[in-house]
This record gives sequence, structure tokens and C-alpha cells, in this order.
Amino acid sequence: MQTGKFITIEGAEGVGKSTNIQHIQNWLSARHIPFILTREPGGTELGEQLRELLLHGGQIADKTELLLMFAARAQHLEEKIKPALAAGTWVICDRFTDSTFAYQGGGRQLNLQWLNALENLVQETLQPDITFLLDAPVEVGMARAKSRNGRSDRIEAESMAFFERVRAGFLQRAALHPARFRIINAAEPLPLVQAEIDNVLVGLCPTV
Ligand code: T5A
Repeated sequence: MQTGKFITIEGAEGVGKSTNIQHIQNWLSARHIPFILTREPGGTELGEQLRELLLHGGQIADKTELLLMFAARAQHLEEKIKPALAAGTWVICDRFTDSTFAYQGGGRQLNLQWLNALENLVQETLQPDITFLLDAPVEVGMARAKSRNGRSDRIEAESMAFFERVRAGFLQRAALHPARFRIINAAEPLPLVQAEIDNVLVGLCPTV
């Protein structure tokens, strides 16, 4: 049986992930493609509890943060992502392991060998089919994030230098995995961003 496609959406704060995930949902629904939408950290009951601690809890040591991200991911894969893909359902995931490389690897400057080892442990050979990287200058994302009245979190309180390293971390991952990544210039007006996303989606299922 055909497995579903695994699509991840990545990028720094405020670049437009939620906005464009809504667009991807509409695109798939219009073509009657079965999908689930999920997110990291989170996606399961345990993962959402870990998300609350990670984003809104008290002080967390950097290594603890790294391990909790992967703990949530291990549960997410076993409980939700792998069963959906096996059933032929597409999985649209708001952030995945590339965020760990960008934030804990780039932002927190943790040893990338530890991240590689955890990725291998938790994912084995599973990787997304396509990763959209919404890329924009840090100031653009920050200004957009501030323009919304959401609940701010522990990681959003980091410095500009931290978010510059996060952006560089994403671009480094994209350079290492060019077949999987599609880098989208998220500083462009939304219709242009979404036209680029549509082109990639059409390429994933040319018969619909
Ligand atoms: N994290 C996560 C780690 O540290 N390690 C990990 O392993 C993982 C998985 C999660 C946090 O956890 C960290 C990273 C994060 O700090 P989150 O809620 O998933 O947090 O992520 P946020 O980045 O906080 O998400 P945001 O909701 O802030 O940003 P979005 O979803 O990227 O942005 P969005 O779509 O809400 O857009 C922001 C505003 O910009 C406008 C939108 O209309 C909206 O008002 N906009 C545009 N305006 C003009 N032109 C465009 N092209 C636009 N696109 C969007």
C-alpha cells in the first residue's frame, strides 16, 4: 500500500509557518487527500504536556531541553506519525527535527554529534519527504510575531544573536539535505510565498 507523504514546515519565529500550514491544509482538502496536522513539540497527550513545560515552564538546562524535545518526538513518531503514514495518510508537521538542529544546535550551541545520535536513535531511517524552510531576516520574523497578540514563550525571550544562529542553523541543515529541503523566501508577499508552496505540492502529487 502507498504510504502517506510526510511534510514538515520549518523556520524561525514569526516567519509564517501557521499561516502557510493553513494554506497547505486548504490545498490538500480541495484535492481530497487524507491528512493529519500535527506539531512539535507536542502532537500527543504526553508531547503537549512536555510542550507546556518546555515553552512555559521554569528554568530548564540546555541538555534537558534537548532531551525533552527528542522525548516528545519519540512518542509522537510511535503514537501518531508512523501509524498515519502507514495508513496512507499524509502528515503535515509544524516543526520537526530540523528545529532541534537550529534551536538547540545553532541557538544553544550544543554539540551536533549528540543531536545526530539522538536523531538516529529516535527516527532510525525515517525522514520527511519534503521540508519547507520559510526563511526571512530575523527582524522580519520578529516584527511579524510581535504584531500578533499571542502568548509569548520561554524561547521567544532569547536574544537577536540567538535567532541569527537559529536561522543559520536552518540554512546549514538545508545545505546538508538539499533533496529534502525547499527554501522559500518568506519575506516575499504571501501570494508569492504560497505560489511557491503550491509548485512543490504539485510536484509531490502530479496526478491530482
Ligand atoms: N523548538 C521547537 C525548539 O527549540 N526545538 C525543537 O526541536 C522544536 C520542535 C515552538 C518553539 O519551540 C522551539 C521553537 C519555537 O520557539 P511554535 O509555536 O511552534 O513554537 O513556533 P513559533 O515560531 O513561535 O510560531 P509563530 O506562531 O510565532 O510563528 P509562525 O507560525 O511562523 O508565524 P505566523 O504564521 O503566525 O505569522 C506571523 C504573522 O505574520 C503574517 C501572518 O499573517 C501573521 O500575522 N505573515 C505575513 N505577512 C506578510 N507577508 C508574509 N509573507 C507573511 N507570512 C505571514
